[in-house]
Amino acid sequence: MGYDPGGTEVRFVVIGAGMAGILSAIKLREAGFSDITVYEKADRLGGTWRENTYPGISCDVPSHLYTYTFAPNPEWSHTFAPGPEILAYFEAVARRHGVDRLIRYGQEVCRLDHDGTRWRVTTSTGEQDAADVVIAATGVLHHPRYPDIDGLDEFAGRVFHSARWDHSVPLAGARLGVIGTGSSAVQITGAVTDVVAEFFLFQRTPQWILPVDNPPIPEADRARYRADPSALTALRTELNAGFIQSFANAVVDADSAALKKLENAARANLEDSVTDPGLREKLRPDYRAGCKRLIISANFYQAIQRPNAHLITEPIERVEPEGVRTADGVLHRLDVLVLATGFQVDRFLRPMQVRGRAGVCLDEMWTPRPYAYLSVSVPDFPNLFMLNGPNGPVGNFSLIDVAEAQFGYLIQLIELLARGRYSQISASHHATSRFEAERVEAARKTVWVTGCRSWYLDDRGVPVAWPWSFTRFQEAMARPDLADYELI
Ligand code: N01
Repeated sequence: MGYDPGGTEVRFVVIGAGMAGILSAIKLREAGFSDITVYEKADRLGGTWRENTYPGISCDVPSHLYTYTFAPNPEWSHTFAPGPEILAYFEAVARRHGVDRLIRYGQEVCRLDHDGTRWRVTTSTGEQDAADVVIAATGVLHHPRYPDIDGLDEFAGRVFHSARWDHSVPLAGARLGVIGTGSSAVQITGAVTDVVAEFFLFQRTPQWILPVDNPPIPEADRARYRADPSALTALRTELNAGFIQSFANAVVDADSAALKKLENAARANLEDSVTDPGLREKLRPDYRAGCKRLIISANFYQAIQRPNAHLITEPIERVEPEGVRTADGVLHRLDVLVLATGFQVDRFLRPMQVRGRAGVCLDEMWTPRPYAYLSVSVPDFPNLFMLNGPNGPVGNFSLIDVAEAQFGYLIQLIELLARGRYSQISASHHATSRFEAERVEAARKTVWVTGCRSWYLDDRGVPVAWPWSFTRFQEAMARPDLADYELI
């Protein structure tokens, strides 16, 4: 693979300098392309690891697996390293590969218009650019979802979303409330209960939680990984196999033995960790483990059992200047309120205005919901390729592996453009409809539809995720089937 000097020079615009955007820039350069600009709206790279800085943040994929295959990291401090370390990793990799120099910071792409030949790119500062190929690496869990709760604006204390943590607000001695019980809230709970004076967790739905051990990785192990990179590769392979077998493939088959095992482990964790029967029942979900994204935590149950921690299960009635009032009439007085209420997961690319062939509008096409062929390409939007796009394997795999596999697929299409075989490539309408119908059908077998509310479900209750095994995903990503594309 590589850029054929006799072919056509290709100009690339990559949108977003998070994990997938950095990956794209590195891989494009490796393939011999040099005319690349990465547009980043913020003043720093790192995507979700730049945005999310709440106390206790880490990744629920083991760090040695949540690394690029081409950039193993012997220095991870823990099996599940903290967020700032992950951010530093992406910054170091971008620097080492020289792609940090390709990034234009403070430039939010707000328009993409296909002029029949190329993409016209407009940023929020009014700058114009043009590209033959646009790679959208804009992330999935990106736009915070704010709850619609009466009186939220009237709160007299400090209020912010978990993905917009305000570090100027002191926690020591504060009465802190957290709304939500997703991965973010669980990690925050584990990190702050021994810092604040009183802690209130407003739970609408309890979660199944798997226990994990997260001790520091001893220096001796790190030295071994430094000295012998093959040991690191072997570790990654082993972690990957375990992750796929015990988790990724389990959740797409609601009847699988692997899923039963996970359910038993989560149930045993609740029984073994929570001593007070009343609290235990409040924390017990009434849906199957894995229906919502399974949460792993080394310290949530301990934290919520501290004397200063209060699990509030009464529905929230309204927010008042002094705190949160629940349906039983109780006012929970607070100084700080954190909204760990998740993300708007259907906002791919948007609010960007994207107009494809003959002015077709992506926002209209994606109303009521986004879709894409294999989650990488959309009909009538030629040479606009997505990493971690709509309905991809968001819920059950490491997103780095997903992005690497998708890029390996896309570069094969890009090579066809570079060699001048075609000038415009986009999925056909027919293939996209077929894929979407198959995906919706397969989703019926997943644990995600067994009776819970979660961000995996769209407005129809259909999971917005790849509903098959990881092997099937790898097979799909191995080679594009050009019969499924409109090639000009
Ligand atoms: O968000 P969520 P998140 N009143 O959507 C509740 C990844 N991630 O930021 O369950 C009261 O999961 C809502 O309640 P309910 C990971 O993929 C990974 O925690 O809908 N409550 C729910 O409890 C994760 O899945 C890591 O009834 C309201 C919570 O808010 C994804 O990000 C760390 C409410 C939202 O949970 C999102 O996680 C963090 C209301 N009006 C995130 N509205 C790791 O790698 C919402 N809720 C570990």
